[in-house]
Amino acid sequence: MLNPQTDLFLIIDVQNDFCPGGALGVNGGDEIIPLINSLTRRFDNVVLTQDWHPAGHSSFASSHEGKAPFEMIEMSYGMQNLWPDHCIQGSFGAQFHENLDTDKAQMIIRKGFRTGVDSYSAYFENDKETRTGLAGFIQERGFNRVFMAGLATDFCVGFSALDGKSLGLDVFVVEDACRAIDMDGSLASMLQQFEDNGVKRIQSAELTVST
Ligand code: VGL
Ligand code: ZN
Repeated sequence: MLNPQTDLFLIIDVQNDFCPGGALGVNGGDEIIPLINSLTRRFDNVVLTQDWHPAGHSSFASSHEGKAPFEMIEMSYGMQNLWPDHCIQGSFGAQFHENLDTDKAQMIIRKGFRTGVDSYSAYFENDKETRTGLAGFIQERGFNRVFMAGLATDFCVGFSALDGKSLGLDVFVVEDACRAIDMDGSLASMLQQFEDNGVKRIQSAELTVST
Protein backbone atom coordinates (compact mmCIF):
# COMPACT_ATOMS: atom_id res chain seq x y z
CA MET A 1 0.00 0.00 0.00
CA LEU A 2 3.01 2.29 0.28
CA ASN A 3 4.17 4.66 -2.39
CA PRO A 4 7.74 5.36 -1.33
CA GLN A 5 8.00 8.48 -3.50
CA THR A 6 4.89 10.34 -2.40
CA ASP A 7 4.41 9.14 1.17
CA LEU A 8 6.27 10.67 4.09
CA PHE A 9 7.43 8.82 7.19
CA LEU A 10 7.37 11.15 10.21
CA ILE A 11 9.17 9.87 13.31
CA ILE A 12 8.36 11.69 16.53
CA ASP A 13 10.76 12.28 19.44
CA VAL A 14 12.69 9.00 19.71
CA GLN A 15 15.04 10.60 22.22
CA ASN A 16 16.82 9.31 25.31
CA ASP A 17 14.58 11.20 27.73
CA PHE A 18 11.49 9.45 26.37
CA CYS A 19 13.06 6.00 26.64
CA PRO A 20 13.17 3.92 29.84
CA GLY A 21 15.66 5.48 32.25
CA GLY A 22 15.12 8.94 30.73
CA ALA A 23 13.61 11.95 32.48
CA LEU A 24 10.16 11.28 30.97
CA GLY A 25 10.64 7.64 30.09
CA VAL A 26 7.78 6.00 28.20
CA ASN A 27 7.21 2.31 28.93
CA GLY A 28 8.68 0.28 26.10
CA GLY A 29 9.84 3.45 24.34
CA ASP A 30 13.06 1.81 23.19
CA GLU A 31 11.34 -1.42 22.06
CA ILE A 32 9.89 0.24 18.99
CA ILE A 33 13.25 1.36 17.58
CA PRO A 34 14.10 -1.78 15.53
CA LEU A 35 10.62 -1.66 14.00
CA ILE A 36 10.93 2.06 13.23
CA ASN A 37 14.30 1.40 11.56
CA SER A 38 12.79 -1.32 9.43
CA LEU A 39 9.95 1.02 8.40
CA THR A 40 12.46 3.75 7.57
CA ARG A 41 13.98 1.39 5.00
CA ARG A 42 10.62 1.15 3.20
CA PHE A 43 10.25 4.91 2.65
CA ASP A 44 12.23 7.26 0.45
CA ASN A 45 11.29 10.30 2.50
CA VAL A 46 11.79 10.51 6.24
CA VAL A 47 11.50 13.43 8.68
CA LEU A 48 12.35 13.35 12.39
CA THR A 49 11.18 15.58 15.20
CA GLN A 50 13.24 16.39 18.27
CA ASP A 51 11.76 17.84 21.45
CA TRP A 52 14.22 20.65 22.20
CA HIS A 53 13.65 22.79 25.29
CA PRO A 54 15.78 25.52 26.82
CA ALA A 55 16.57 25.11 30.53
CA GLY A 56 13.75 26.68 32.55
CA HIS A 57 11.14 25.92 29.90
CA SER A 58 7.57 26.80 30.91
CA SER A 59 6.41 23.18 30.46
CA PHE A 60 8.70 22.08 33.29
CA ALA A 61 7.05 21.79 36.72
CA SER A 62 10.34 23.06 38.15
CA SER A 63 9.67 26.44 36.50
CA HIS A 64 6.47 26.92 38.56
CA GLU A 65 6.68 27.28 42.29
CA GLY A 66 4.66 24.69 44.19
CA LYS A 67 3.86 22.65 41.09
CA ALA A 68 4.72 19.01 40.55
CA PRO A 69 5.25 17.08 37.34
CA PHE A 70 2.04 15.78 35.72
CA GLU A 71 -0.09 18.57 37.19
CA MET A 72 -1.79 21.05 34.86
CA ILE A 73 -1.59 24.83 34.80
CA GLU A 74 -3.31 27.52 32.85
CA MET A 75 -1.06 29.31 30.37
CA SER A 76 -1.95 32.29 28.18
CA TYR A 77 -2.76 29.84 25.37
CA GLY A 78 -4.78 27.38 27.47
CA MET A 79 -4.20 24.40 29.76
CA GLN A 80 -0.72 22.93 29.80
CA ASN A 81 0.56 19.71 31.38
CA LEU A 82 3.64 20.10 33.50
CA TRP A 83 6.50 17.66 33.02
CA PRO A 84 9.78 16.75 34.63
CA ASP A 85 12.68 18.67 33.08
CA HIS A 86 13.37 16.82 29.82
CA CYS A 87 15.00 17.15 26.40
CA ILE A 88 17.09 20.14 27.37
CA GLN A 89 18.94 21.53 24.36
CA GLY A 90 22.35 19.92 23.99
CA SER A 91 21.84 17.37 26.77
CA PHE A 92 22.20 13.60 26.46
CA GLY A 93 18.47 13.25 27.14
CA ALA A 94 17.66 15.35 24.09
CA GLN A 95 19.77 13.22 21.76
CA PHE A 96 18.12 10.63 19.56
CA HIS A 97 18.44 7.12 20.98
CA GLU A 98 21.67 5.67 19.69
CA ASN A 99 19.90 2.75 18.04
CA LEU A 100 17.64 4.97 15.97
CA ASP A 101 18.79 5.04 12.38
CA THR A 102 18.77 8.76 11.57
CA ASP A 103 20.88 8.71 8.37
CA LYS A 104 17.96 8.82 6.00
CA ALA A 105 16.23 11.79 7.61
CA GLN A 106 15.91 14.68 5.18
CA MET A 107 14.94 17.12 7.87
CA ILE A 108 14.86 17.33 11.64
CA ILE A 109 12.14 19.56 13.07
CA ARG A 110 13.02 20.83 16.52
CA LYS A 111 10.13 21.98 18.66
CA GLY A 112 9.48 23.46 22.07
CA PHE A 113 12.47 25.80 21.84
CA ARG A 114 10.56 28.92 22.90
CA THR A 115 10.62 29.28 26.68
CA GLY A 116 7.00 30.41 27.00
CA VAL A 117 5.19 27.93 24.78
CA ASP A 118 5.28 24.14 24.57
CA SER A 119 4.98 22.26 21.31
CA TYR A 120 3.59 18.75 21.19
CA SER A 121 2.70 18.86 17.53
CA ALA A 122 5.22 18.74 14.73
CA TYR A 123 3.16 21.37 12.85
CA PHE A 124 1.92 23.92 15.41
CA GLU A 125 3.09 24.92 18.86
CA ASN A 126 0.59 24.57 21.70
CA ASP A 127 -0.74 28.09 21.08
CA LYS A 128 -2.21 26.50 17.90
CA GLU A 129 -0.84 29.44 15.87
CA THR A 130 2.92 29.33 15.71
CA ARG A 131 4.01 27.09 12.86
CA THR A 132 7.10 24.90 12.79
CA GLY A 133 7.51 24.96 9.01
CA LEU A 134 6.71 21.27 8.50
CA ALA A 135 3.46 22.00 6.67
CA GLY A 136 5.37 24.16 4.19
CA PHE A 137 7.94 21.42 3.63
CA ILE A 138 5.22 18.85 3.01
CA GLN A 139 3.34 21.13 0.67
CA GLU A 140 6.38 22.16 -1.35
CA ARG A 141 7.53 18.60 -1.69
CA GLY A 142 4.05 17.41 -2.64
CA PHE A 143 3.53 14.70 -0.03
CA ASN A 144 -0.09 13.92 0.70
CA ARG A 145 0.08 10.93 3.00
CA VAL A 146 1.96 10.95 6.29
CA PHE A 147 2.76 7.76 8.20
CA MET A 148 3.69 8.31 11.82
CA ALA A 149 5.66 6.49 14.51
CA GLY A 150 7.44 7.33 17.76
CA LEU A 151 6.75 8.81 21.18
CA ALA A 152 4.35 9.39 22.67
CA THR A 153 1.10 8.18 21.07
CA ASP A 154 -1.09 10.28 23.36
CA PHE A 155 0.95 13.49 23.18
CA CYS A 156 3.40 14.39 20.44
CA VAL A 157 2.45 11.66 17.97
CA GLY A 158 -1.24 12.25 18.64
CA PHE A 159 -1.33 16.02 18.38
CA SER A 160 0.85 15.88 15.28
CA ALA A 161 -1.52 13.39 13.68
CA LEU A 162 -4.56 15.57 14.45
CA ASP A 163 -2.87 18.70 13.11
CA GLY A 164 -1.72 16.88 9.97
CA LYS A 165 -5.29 15.81 9.37
CA SER A 166 -6.59 19.35 9.98
CA LEU A 167 -4.12 20.54 7.33
CA GLY A 168 -5.75 18.22 4.83
CA LEU A 169 -3.21 15.40 4.88
CA ASP A 170 -4.08 11.73 4.94
CA VAL A 171 -2.62 10.59 8.27
CA PHE A 172 -1.80 7.05 9.43
CA VAL A 173 -0.51 6.26 12.92
CA VAL A 174 1.47 3.02 12.85
CA GLU A 175 0.34 1.82 16.25
CA ASP A 176 2.86 -0.90 16.97
CA ALA A 177 5.65 1.59 16.20
CA CYS A 178 4.44 4.00 18.92
CA ARG A 179 4.21 3.90 22.71
CA ALA A 180 2.05 6.03 25.02
CA ILE A 181 2.58 7.90 28.29
CA ASP A 182 -1.05 7.07 29.18
CA MET A 183 -1.79 9.29 32.17
CA ASP A 184 -5.33 10.10 33.35
CA GLY A 185 -6.94 8.45 30.34
CA SER A 186 -4.83 10.40 27.85
CA LEU A 187 -4.43 7.44 25.50
CA ALA A 188 -8.14 6.59 25.34
CA SER A 189 -8.94 10.24 24.80
CA MET A 190 -6.43 10.54 21.96
CA LEU A 191 -7.70 7.37 20.27
CA GLN A 192 -11.23 8.81 20.43
CA GLN A 193 -9.97 12.01 18.81
CA PHE A 194 -8.32 9.94 16.04
CA GLU A 195 -11.66 8.30 15.43
CA ASP A 196 -13.62 11.57 15.49
CA ASN A 197 -11.20 13.30 13.11
CA GLY A 198 -10.38 10.55 10.64
CA VAL A 199 -6.80 9.78 11.68
CA LYS A 200 -6.25 6.17 10.65
CA ARG A 201 -4.65 3.60 12.93
CA ILE A 202 -2.68 0.85 11.20
CA GLN A 203 -0.20 -1.90 12.07
CA SER A 204 3.29 -2.01 10.58
CA ALA A 205 2.53 -5.31 8.86
CA GLU A 206 0.07 -3.48 6.62
CA LEU A 207 2.84 -1.25 5.27
CA THR A 208 3.93 -3.21 2.29
CA VAL A 209 5.50 -1.46 -0.66
CA SER A 210 3.26 -1.67 -3.71
CA THR A 211 5.00 -2.73 -6.88
C1 VGL B 1 6.25 14.85 24.73
C2 VGL B 1 5.54 15.53 26.79
C3 VGL B 1 6.40 16.60 26.77
C4 VGL B 1 6.15 13.83 23.63
C5 VGL B 1 7.12 15.92 24.67
O1 VGL B 1 7.11 13.71 22.83
O2 VGL B 1 5.11 13.14 23.55
N1 VGL B 1 5.47 14.67 25.79
N2 VGL B 1 7.18 16.79 25.70
ZN1 ZN C 1 8.66 18.32 25.82
